[in-house]
Amino acid sequence: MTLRPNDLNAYWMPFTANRQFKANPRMIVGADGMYFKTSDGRDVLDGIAGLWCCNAGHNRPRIVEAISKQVGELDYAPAFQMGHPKQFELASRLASMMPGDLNRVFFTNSGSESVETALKMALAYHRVRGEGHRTRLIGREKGYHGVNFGGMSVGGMPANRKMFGTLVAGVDHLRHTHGVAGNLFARGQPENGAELADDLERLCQLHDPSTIAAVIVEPLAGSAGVILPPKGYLERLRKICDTHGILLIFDEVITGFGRLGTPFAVDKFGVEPDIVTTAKGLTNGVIPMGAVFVQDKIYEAFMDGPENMVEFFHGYTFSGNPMACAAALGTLDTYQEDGLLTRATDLSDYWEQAVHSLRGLPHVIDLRNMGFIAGIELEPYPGKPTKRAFEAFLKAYEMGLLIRTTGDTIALSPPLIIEKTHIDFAFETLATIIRNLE
Ligand code: PXG
Repeated sequence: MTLRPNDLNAYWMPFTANRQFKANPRMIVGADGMYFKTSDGRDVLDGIAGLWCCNAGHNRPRIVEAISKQVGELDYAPAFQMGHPKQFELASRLASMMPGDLNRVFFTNSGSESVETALKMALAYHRVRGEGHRTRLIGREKGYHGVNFGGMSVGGMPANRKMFGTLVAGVDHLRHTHGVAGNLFARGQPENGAELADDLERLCQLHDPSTIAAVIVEPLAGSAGVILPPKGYLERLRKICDTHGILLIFDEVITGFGRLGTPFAVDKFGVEPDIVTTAKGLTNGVIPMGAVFVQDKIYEAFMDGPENMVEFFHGYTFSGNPMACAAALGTLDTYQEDGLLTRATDLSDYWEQAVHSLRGLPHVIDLRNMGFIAGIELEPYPGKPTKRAFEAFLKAYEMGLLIRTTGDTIALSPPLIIEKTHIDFAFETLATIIRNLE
């Protein structure tokens, strides 16, 4: 193979239609504030914070400075049996941001790894307490918990699962909460469907609660197309878990760090799970990093055996990596100085009005919103699911707006620095596009 710098063949792109992309590539070469710069010299409004991760927008000075300084000071430190100060500083700072007993923090490098870590913690926690019979993991239909084996197994997106064999054994799923009668065009949390949480009771009866280790859900499901929890649903899940000694895990990989107008979904919904998984916005997407928060009781349960023994046989070469810690600290400074973690609450009325201004346009069959998230569900093109939304994606990119689509739902999740003028541009552009869709 001859090497050419602009050869697109070698790179196998993730979650991408490779042949379609390579026939007509969309290349990003720069980013600043709310905008990406494309290789053909255009500014494109970032309507999705990269991939739900650049919550403070792009090229933020505090983060750039923190990373630049760190690389010359300490580029890497061994993650096992050694430490460096920023890991401890970051963990303490994160713990202080999280309500309740969620005071212990384990570092990973992605949302997928945070999920694997949380599931392993749940299994091991029961075992160290003498309840090793709790081996079952429960996810939810339409859930997305990354692409590694545990997360894929508790996840509920058929296309992400079907190619990969039998997955992890002993997993079951709650029913999803999408499309509940009476919830169409709800503004914020929908009224109907809290009783879907009782599906956990059904699984408890089927398997016996003593076999179940943990339930994992996204408080608000992003990837499956912005599915909000019905009022009372998460509270009910918490109650059932408590009744049966089951751990509740919230996957906050996209809801964490201000997406819903509060620091975490835990704050927004007032329900405290036993474990919270995060990533993405932790470092503003600049350097890969994830963090798993656990209640004190979980950490303490492990601190029981001989003191010279490793308590939890898990971790990554890059857990608490100095560069990632520096990026995260610079990110938290930025969030704090600019008041970003509650900004979606300040602008929530404006955002909600803008989302629901699309009601009545052709093909729009539902609109969903919370914080700085919008789900715009389009009626699928007859016989060709996903076609209509993907056309909208291509058209939007052409018109200077980056959106995401999943199935026939358009998702928006902009950087939290978004201004009203950007919101106006985004929804006016979308309205024009939707009016002209086939
Ligand atoms: N959990 C949740 C809830 C997620 O949304 C992951 C885990 C996995 O994170 P990593 O860092 O391993 O990718 C995610 C990731 C989209 C989209 O547009 C969503 C994600 C990633 C890429 C695109 O819906 N979520």
